[in-house]
Parts: sequence; C-alpha cells; structure tokens
Amino acid sequence: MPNLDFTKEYFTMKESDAIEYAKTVLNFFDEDAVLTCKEIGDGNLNYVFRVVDEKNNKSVIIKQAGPVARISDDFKLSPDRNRIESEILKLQYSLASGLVPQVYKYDSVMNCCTMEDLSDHVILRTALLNHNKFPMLADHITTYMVNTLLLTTDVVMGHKEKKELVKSFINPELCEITEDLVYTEPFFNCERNDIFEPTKPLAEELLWKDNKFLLETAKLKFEFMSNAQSLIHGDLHSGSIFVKEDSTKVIDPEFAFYGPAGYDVGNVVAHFIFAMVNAEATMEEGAEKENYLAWVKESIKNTIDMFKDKFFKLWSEKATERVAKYEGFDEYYLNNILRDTAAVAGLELCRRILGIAHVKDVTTIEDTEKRASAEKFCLVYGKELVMNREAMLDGKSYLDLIEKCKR
Ligand code: SR1
Ligand code: MG
Repeated sequence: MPNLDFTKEYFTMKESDAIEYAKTVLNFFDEDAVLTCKEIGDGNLNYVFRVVDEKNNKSVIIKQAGPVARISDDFKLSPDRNRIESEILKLQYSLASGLVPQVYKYDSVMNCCTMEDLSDHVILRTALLNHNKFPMLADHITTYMVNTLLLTTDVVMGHKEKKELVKSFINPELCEITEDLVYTEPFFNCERNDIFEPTKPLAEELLWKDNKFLLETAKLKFEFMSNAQSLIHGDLHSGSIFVKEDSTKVIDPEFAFYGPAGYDVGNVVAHFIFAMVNAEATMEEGAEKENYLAWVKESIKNTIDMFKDKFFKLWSEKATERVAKYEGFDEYYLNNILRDTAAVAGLELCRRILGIAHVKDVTTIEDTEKRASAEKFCLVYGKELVMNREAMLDGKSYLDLIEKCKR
C-alpha cells in the first residue's frame, strides 16, 4: 500500500487511515506501539476514531469533520467547524480546568482534532438511560458553565479582545442548523419534521395553532441570532457530556459561537427533563425509581441554583467593566440569562419531540401509550417554560412547574 499523504489534500478517513495518521503524523505513540482503531462516533455530524496501543496502554481520539452531516446529506457543512471546536476546547481547557478534554493537535488539512481519550468515562445520555446517578454532576456542570460563559462576556473581558473572539467564532452553518431545527421547523408542519404519529394532533393544537406562542418563538429566534453575550458551547445536551463518578468532561463544542448564555444552561435542564420522562416511563415502581427521580429533580434544581450562586460569586471576583459594578446590574443581567434558560429549555423539549433530531431517552420508550404521554409532558412543560420564562428565576420554580404540568 503506498504511503498516505496527509499534508496535501483532505479526504475522509477510514479506521486504517486513522492508524496510519497516528503513526506518521502524531508524535504520541511509542516506537514499538501496536495500534488498533475503532470508529466510535454516534453523533449526528462527525467521525470519531479511537486509536489504541494496548502494549503500552496509550490511546487517543481523532475526531474528523466530514463535508456533510452523518444524520442527513441535506446538511452540507464546512469542515472549518473542526477549527472552531479545537480552538474553543483549548480556550475552555484554560477557563474550566478539569472539565474539558485536552487537545493535542488540530490539523487544518485533514480537518481533524486529536485529543485526550476519555474512555474511562461514559456518555451521560447512556448513563442516564441506565438510570445511573452522578451526585457531583450539577456541581461540575455549573462550574463549567459559569466559568466558560461569564468569563467570555463584556462584563469580564476587554471589549476589543472579546470582539476578536466574536469574529473568530463566527459559525454561520452550524448556527443555521440551530436556527432551523430548534427555532423554526418544529413549530409548523415542516416536511423535515419527524413526528411520532400519536403526538401529531397535540403538536397542531397546542403549538402550531397558537399565535401567541409562535410570536414568542420568533422573538427568541432573533435573540439567539443577535445577542452576542458569551462564547457558548451551543449544543450542551447529555450526549456532549462525559461522566464518571467523580469527574465530568464536556465535549463536542462545534456549535460554539457568541450567543445567549442561557442557551447552554437551558439545554442542560431540558436533557435532565428527558432523563426524567424516560425513568417515569421505563422504571418499575419502587424505591429505586423514586431515588433516581429524586436525584434527577434535585439536579435540575441545583443546576439553576448553583449556577446563580456561582455566577454572583465569580462576578464579584472578576467583573472589570465599570458600569457592570453598579448596584443591581448583576441581578438584572443574571435574570435575563435565567429567562433565556427557561425559554431554551422549553424549545429544546419541543424540538427533540417534533423535529428531525430526536433523543433516545424518548425514542426508546417501547410502550406506545407511555411514549405518547412522555412526549405530551415535554410539549406541555416546554410551552409553559417559553410562555412563563420571566417567572423561572430559581430551581424550585422548575420543580413546581413539573407538578403543575402533570396534573
Ligand atoms: C444536523 S445536526 C442535528 C442536531 O445534532 C446536533 O447534536 C445538534 O443538536 C443538532 O441540532
Ligand atoms: Mg455533537
């Protein structure tokens, strides 16, 4: 086989190419390494190769961006998203130490990023589908969010320096995916939607025919497109978080750009709700189910309340902008983020039920009636979050709303 040239022209790698890449390009493995590789990506967009040298117990992840999304050829995407992902991972590694994998190399020809292998962790969604609890998760994820979100705002950064980051993280194609899939398509009878048959009449009655609700989705879409507040992850669902008992690592920030901070917090909350409806539908009645559900709800409450506490604390330590120190501005600013958080959680709950990109938490509920009832809860709760977003200012309000929507 002729030696592959990885320096001239991009091509989509196979497992054997990733081994060759690791041998010839990466200065990572030992001379006597015996390498094997498996493509382990299960996301909607990219290829993820795990290259292992069992002899010396070393491994890396090589993540490569292809020219189209895996989920559908409809989405033609610039592989530049891999630069965005590599750069933001490096930045976040410095802002939220211990909570993000280490990047070893970004390759602008092959559009791939080589990083720390986190195979001793599991993807949070998989763990939640197994109904595993992670007592430190809300604490870790709120530290990650407060550090990466607040420290990249105009409150803390020099404004010119921040604008340089805004420029470098312009991410039009992936933002367009979010504008379409989160803010637009789920709210009309769009051809690309993929709706569970029993849920269709509810989607129509509850959402598509409600002009007041539609108006709110329009306002929120324009806020998403124009509020360059923080360098956000942009896709912080439970498939973008690796966990083990005492460790949390956030991966996959390729949707990153300067947007509303509440977009990330809202995603975290929404995916706890998906874990909750999955457990309600699939676990047997008893103490184990009760304990698990209590942990999920506690995590929702803690995500909001810990975020608030840590946000105020970091603000008091790090704010540099003079006017941001005026009395009451921190609370005004945070309340806007909490309002966005509720709205985004609501939209995310609706779009994962109605749009093209679903979540296993719901699609793996085998019993048709139970799945329909889980979907109904997501739509009803989601709509309430959007319509009453101004009132969702603490963790308890999320739990109270759960009880209200179950009635
Ligand atoms: C075409 S990509 C579909 C979805 O997968 C990603 O993880 C994002 O959530 C996106 O909306
Ligand atoms: Mg992803």
